[in-house]
Amino acid sequence: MAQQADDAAGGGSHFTTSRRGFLGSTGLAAMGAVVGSVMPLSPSGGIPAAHAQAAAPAAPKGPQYLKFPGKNDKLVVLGEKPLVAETPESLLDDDTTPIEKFFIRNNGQLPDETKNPDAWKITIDGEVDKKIEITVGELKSKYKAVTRRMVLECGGNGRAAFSPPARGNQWTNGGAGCAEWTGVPLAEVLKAAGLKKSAKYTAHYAADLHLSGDASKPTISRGVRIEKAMDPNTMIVWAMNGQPLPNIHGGPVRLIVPGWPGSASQKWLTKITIRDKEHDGPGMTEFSYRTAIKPMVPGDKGDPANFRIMESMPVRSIITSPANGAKFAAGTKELKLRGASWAGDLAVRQVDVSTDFGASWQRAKLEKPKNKYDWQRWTATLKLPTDGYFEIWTRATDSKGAMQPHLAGFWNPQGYGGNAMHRIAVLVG
Ligand SMILES: Nc1nc2c(c(=O)[nH]1)N[C@H]1C(S)=C(S)[C@@H](COP(=O)(O)O)O[C@H]1N2
Ligand SMILES: [Mo]
Repeated sequence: MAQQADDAAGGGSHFTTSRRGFLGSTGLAAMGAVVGSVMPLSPSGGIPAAHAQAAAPAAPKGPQYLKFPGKNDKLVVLGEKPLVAETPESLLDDDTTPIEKFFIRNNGQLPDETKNPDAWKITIDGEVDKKIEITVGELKSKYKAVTRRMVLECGGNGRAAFSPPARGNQWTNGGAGCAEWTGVPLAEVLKAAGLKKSAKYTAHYAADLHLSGDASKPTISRGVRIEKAMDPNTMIVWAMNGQPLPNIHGGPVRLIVPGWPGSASQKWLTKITIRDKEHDGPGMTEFSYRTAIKPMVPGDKGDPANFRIMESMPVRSIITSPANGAKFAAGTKELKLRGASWAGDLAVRQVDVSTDFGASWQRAKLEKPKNKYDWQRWTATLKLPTDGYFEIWTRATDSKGAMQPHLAGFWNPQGYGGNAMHRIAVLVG
């Protein structure tokens, strides 16, 4: 335990000394072909203003690009303290999201990188027959490692489309990525500890330091229903895309709770306490990761009693190529599109694209996922009738028939569940 406490204690200074460097150039020259401001999407005329991603609060300054070791310099900084950065949709064009392009979401201060990953200890206690303390080294040697490609998505993904604006990081669609995670199913370890009949919920703890620097407060401590914890896809992982899990993504060890808000996927995992009721740590109560039971008036204060925990994330599709604002030669008659789609605990049944503001739709070719919780890549070839300005819209439908709406609906104070159709603007000629 001492080793972890040291790691956490060192975190503050590390973060403070280097945080000045997180922001890259914000100059216009650095914007290159990125385009919101160059070619704005139709703001009105029947198109909900909430749709206009170019009008997100950060837009007037232009995007602020991340400068962080090992990270792509086109990631967009949404917050510096804590450090939060999203991946523009066009950077999610790989089947497996490379680590350098993977979004970053912290709630507190980064712990220093541990020098001895295999000695890192995880405790399982609470409503179990036998408390377990296991090191990462023992996890690797005692259990059979599995690798699965799965989407990790922030619970607030899509929040920027809410109107009026909702509280929190203004994610467009880039609070998501799909990586190969290697580790062991959490269920294996919980079985070894033996769940008591009273086991209802998990509570996750970690080594990152609270933003205030107060070591007695957990930064964020969420949990899930025991059924989700026992799902074989919920994993304790130590590798990402075949590499040791980087510190910025929770290395040496984290949880991956696929399909549910990313906040349940505790980074720098130190302890899981099994509880006999819904967990109430930071990030579990009031409006955090909760949506309204009875729909509320947009912008109202909201009554916490009318809110429930969000579990499966909603269906979403994005266009990953071309990029928003792409320009094509005059006379271009055909456009090849690529994209991704995913749907929380469900599969994606269908993806459609439109070039006429949704008046007509064309079915995209949808790939199968590698395994459950993988995203589904899709392609489409569009015919363009003339030169000119076009918007391309995409919408996905999940396996239960729910389709992405035109706008982020069911407003809630912290902006969860926003899964408006994605759209890009292109110019031909
Ligand atoms: N210990 C710890 N775990 C955490 C967080 C955090 O701040 N501290 N943030 C959570 C949130 S809100 C998200 S969306 C994911 C982001 O993971 P990433 O930074 O690897 O993309 O980590 C989750 N796990
Ligand atoms: Mo998140």
